[in-house]
Amino acid sequence: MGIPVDTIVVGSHVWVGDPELVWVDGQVVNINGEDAEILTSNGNLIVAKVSKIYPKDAETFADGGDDMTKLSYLHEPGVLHNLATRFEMNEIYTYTGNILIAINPFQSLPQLYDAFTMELYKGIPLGKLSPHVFAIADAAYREMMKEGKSNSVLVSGESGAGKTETTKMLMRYLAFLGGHSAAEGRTVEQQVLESNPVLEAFGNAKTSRNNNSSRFGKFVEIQFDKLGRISGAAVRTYLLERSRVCQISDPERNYHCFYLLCAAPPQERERYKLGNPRSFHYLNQSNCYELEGVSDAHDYLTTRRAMDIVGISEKEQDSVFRVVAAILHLGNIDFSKGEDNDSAAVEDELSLFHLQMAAELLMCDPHVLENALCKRAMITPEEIIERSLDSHGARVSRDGLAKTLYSRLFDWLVDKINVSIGPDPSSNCLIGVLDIYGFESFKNNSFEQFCINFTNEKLQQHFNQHVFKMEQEKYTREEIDWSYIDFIDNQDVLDLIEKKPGGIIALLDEACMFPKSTHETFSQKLYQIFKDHKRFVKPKLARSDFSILHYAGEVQYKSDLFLDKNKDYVVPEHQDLLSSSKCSFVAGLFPPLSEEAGKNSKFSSIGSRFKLQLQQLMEILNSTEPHYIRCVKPNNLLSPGIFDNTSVMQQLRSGGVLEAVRVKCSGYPTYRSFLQFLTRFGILAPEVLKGHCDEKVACEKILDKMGLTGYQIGKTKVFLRAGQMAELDAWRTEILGNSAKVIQLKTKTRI
Ligand code: AD9
Ligand code: MG
Repeated sequence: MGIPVDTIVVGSHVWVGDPELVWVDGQVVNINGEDAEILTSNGNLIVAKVSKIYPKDAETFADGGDDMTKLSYLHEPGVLHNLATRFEMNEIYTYTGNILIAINPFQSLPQLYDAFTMELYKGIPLGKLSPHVFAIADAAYREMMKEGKSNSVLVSGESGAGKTETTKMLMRYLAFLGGHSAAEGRTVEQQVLESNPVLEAFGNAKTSRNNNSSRFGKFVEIQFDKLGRISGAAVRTYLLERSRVCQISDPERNYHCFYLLCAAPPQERERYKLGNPRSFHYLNQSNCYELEGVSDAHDYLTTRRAMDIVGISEKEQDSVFRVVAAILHLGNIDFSKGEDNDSAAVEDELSLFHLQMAAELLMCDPHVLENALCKRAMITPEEIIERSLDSHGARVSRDGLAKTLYSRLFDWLVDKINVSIGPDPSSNCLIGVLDIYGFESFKNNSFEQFCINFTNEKLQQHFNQHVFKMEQEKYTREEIDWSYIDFIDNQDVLDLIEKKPGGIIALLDEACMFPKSTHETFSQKLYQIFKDHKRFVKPKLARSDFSILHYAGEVQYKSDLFLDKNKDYVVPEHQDLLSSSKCSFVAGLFPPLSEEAGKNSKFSSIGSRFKLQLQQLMEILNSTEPHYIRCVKPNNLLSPGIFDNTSVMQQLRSGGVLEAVRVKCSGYPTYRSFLQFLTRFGILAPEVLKGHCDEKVACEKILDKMGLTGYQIGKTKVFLRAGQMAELDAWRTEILGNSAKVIQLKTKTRI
């Protein structure tokens, strides 16, 4: 995005780096060799290297342009300023070409989404009205109907940026376009919409970054018939966070469903022997029980209703909540030292009560449950030996059982929704909506962040290729040469992670299968194999951490839990206990393992399964016409009206928005129609305007006069290389400045 130095002159409006605001605007008052003196808009006189400042568009779009690609200068400060200006006016949506940037308003804007607005956007081409999530959904729908091709909308952004809300808006608009008449009873689109509250009740939780954070990724395929009506749907989910079921920290909460059930009507609470959430270990590790503005009692009833609509029977709902309650009771079973030192025993009467309750709810024998928690069978070639776990081991076993139960329950819900809504085998068009976790980089990053960032690398590659293709198409339409564009390919990071054999996931699987491996031996192997890899770093002083240079920045991973977390393994005692439950629902969650599967059940890799899921997702996405929505969180306080430059900038970088800008800049970032160009730059060559040549030739003459090369003249537009707009503007400023000086001079003489 380099801007030639000589485009900055005295009088230029510029952006200059600022430690607090990231960028601040000002005007150049003096230039001294490499240094420019700038009077900033907040009244400071500062000196900066000319090469470090960027020209500011002082003229057009003072009120913010609704498409960034129409800005005269497409660079970081220009993009940031435009978003901030618009956000201040409650314009939360902005295009960058056909990518929609959505800034979370953190306040309800009902008019923005009402029936009238939906009607307004119906059938209107993208860009004709203000940027809006409905416009994207409408474009996807129209494209699908016109071309007979599936479309997809990829929504991304960091936690709390508004992905899920945006996804729901998209789905609501698609249901509006492809809905059936109200007389048709429980409709597919109603079921599709109501699947959201069900999945949210079981898959969302309050975290420190979002009160309703989705703890799973989701891809919803909405199918349409030939008439454009919704005829079926399928939901795929990715990597539910399992650890939350038994471990939370203040001020977070566990999954919503636990609190909803504790707030159920009294007779139901009685049935499940539930009471105050404060009395349950899985909930009281944090001090947060209630959410501001949310009534768990009300949401319990809403969830039940949504389950009705989605097609989950009364009896099934009862079983679902029975398992939820059983998990809470399981968590309250504590252990102390047993009779001999390294064995565990149920701690006291209270623990025993909860053990009995859990067994009753799961409809299994309490003694078998106790044994499944405290004992393990060791199979030797000669015999089977029963071994006792110590109290710590028994707690780990208990938590393992809770996590397995919960994740199977969640999978059941997803399957049930899919079966109930049902795919439409005769449909050949769909619109897929992806709501998936954005890039994550914390102080401590583990296997989850590794998988999440892997996903984002995959999506980034898809995104780059698409943006690149779109640029090419635009140039082809204008019949200009596009050999200038290049883009950074992240295939090398993807190879590092997923290549088989030899990538990190493959090496992790190997480590998991080899009994003597530890996270240290695993890390040593990585250090050794990838010591010369451009994207892999062994951090100084690290003994087992490793870093990956992702497209969005470097992330350091702690490998100590990688092996454990990669193993999806149900303890045979737990499997036997639950598959023999008298409740067919519970037993159904644990189908008996086939002989073959039984043999291979020692280890199933979460990483490899996830990789496969991603591969399938990419295959679907590649067969669709994609649309992108980048959600941005304006501040970390989750408050309306605050726009934190530093944080937004970081998100634009990691969301690939700036990468898209960069791809554009490597080609011809600025283009103007012939008329627009002449109106702005005619002043540089008034003699050309006076002549009688056509617009195209006039533009060419002006550009030649200014000595510019490398630009291209298309069929209807002038395409400029990065920096050329600034250069022309600098000339213009000088001419305007000179005429201003002349006027000043004349005025002075008169006095
Ligand atoms: V996470 O990765 O699942 O933790 P999301 O999904 O990106 O995250 P979410 O959609 O849940 O964020 O939005 C967070 C909160 O911001 C919502 O609960 C709303 O309170 C708020 N929000 C988001 N988008 C809008 C909007 N368009 N209008 C009003 C919004 N409020
Ligand atoms: Mg979400």
